[in-house]
Amino acid sequence: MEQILNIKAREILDSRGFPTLEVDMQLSNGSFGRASVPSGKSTGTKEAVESRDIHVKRFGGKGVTSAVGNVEQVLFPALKGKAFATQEDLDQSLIELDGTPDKRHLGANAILGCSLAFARATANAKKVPLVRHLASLYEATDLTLPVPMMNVINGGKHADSGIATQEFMLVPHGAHSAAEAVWMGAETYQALRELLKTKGYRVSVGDEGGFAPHLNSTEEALEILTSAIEKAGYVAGEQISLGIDFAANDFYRNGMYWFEGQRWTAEKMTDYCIGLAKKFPVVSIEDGLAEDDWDGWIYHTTRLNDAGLQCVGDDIFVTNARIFQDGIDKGVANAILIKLNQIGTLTETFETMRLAKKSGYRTVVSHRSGETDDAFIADFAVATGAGQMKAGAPARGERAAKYNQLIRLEEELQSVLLARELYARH
Ligand code: 2PG
Ligand code: MG
Repeated sequence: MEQILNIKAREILDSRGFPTLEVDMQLSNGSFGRASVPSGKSTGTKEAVESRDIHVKRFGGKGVTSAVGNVEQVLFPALKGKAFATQEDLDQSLIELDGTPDKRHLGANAILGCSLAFARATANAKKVPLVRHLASLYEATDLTLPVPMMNVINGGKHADSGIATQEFMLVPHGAHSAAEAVWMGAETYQALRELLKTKGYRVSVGDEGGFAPHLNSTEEALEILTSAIEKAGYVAGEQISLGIDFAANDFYRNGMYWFEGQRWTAEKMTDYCIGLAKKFPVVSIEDGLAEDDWDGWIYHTTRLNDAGLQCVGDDIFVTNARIFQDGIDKGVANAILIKLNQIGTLTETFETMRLAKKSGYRTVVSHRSGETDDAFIADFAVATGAGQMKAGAPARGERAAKYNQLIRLEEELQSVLLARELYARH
């Protein structure tokens, strides 16, 4: 059992040009682990709380020197010289040192940075690849390569495109390998660029690397995407389908959905979602309703289930096993988005994954809109057999880093297959 010898933290840039936290950890045998922490923009209100320099002018209060201080001056002195037999033991200590239910005392970024750096350092100490180490921690029986969900048109809070819908994703489930899925998505992304240009739209991009054209509506985006799939030489709905993240929190006010000039109830919003899936090859709908609208969600889930659609809960569950259990009991959603920094430790994220598996929910491992080049989620998605991973467009360094890691893992693991059977009915 190795002791913790040193922990160092620093501010690094995230993909939006804001500071974020990176943590280095060294164990007594010299093994080293480094991890950085992403950051969301359209966040759920019950997410674990990041430590940011909110009272400081620099970066408009977005600096993370407070988190750096918490790692180096609070967590390190408490962990120094200690040997943790398991990841769970380390994570439990981090949780106790923080002492709040949402990690607001030391910051979920400070805690997650240490949690993930420890996982990498331990993998190195054992001389096994990260993916194998994570699989053994998770006690995984079925490693799979996730079907990528690639966000190629950005709206909502992630772009100034004026589109209320936040994400339009390509789901290349007809691929026979992860690498093929990545190439199918990337070819379609390039076809989409040409198509948008031909139609006179701008091809500048949003936070997640997807295009941010000033389209008139969600329907128009889906129409263009369907054409782009065909232009790239694929059969829409058979080889590549579409996923949507409405991030509906953003347009929910006073119990109503203020969407594209309309003022809708949860029922009307649900009708609209079902209508889109009838007209376009849409297979997955995330956050079609807001996190506070639980009654709406129960209705929404029943309707999406009947329509054979994947119904993903993100802001409503925030990767929190306790909230998720409540959702399972009430029949909310049939899939969950998994973001490590929404809950703040690796162990708690595993717990939420296990709960999803046990309860028959599908899982989508996800990046954040503010990312780094750390590709931890790719190893995590493979190790847990998540089935799906969304990491933005197949472009921009921080997004490509995750898809490229899938390509490498596929090569290294050889007999592990793409989880395409998830979409077998299409
Ligand atoms: C989402 C995420 C990631 P953010 O809503 O699913 O795409 O966005 O990181 O801004 O919360
Ligand atoms: Mg979301």
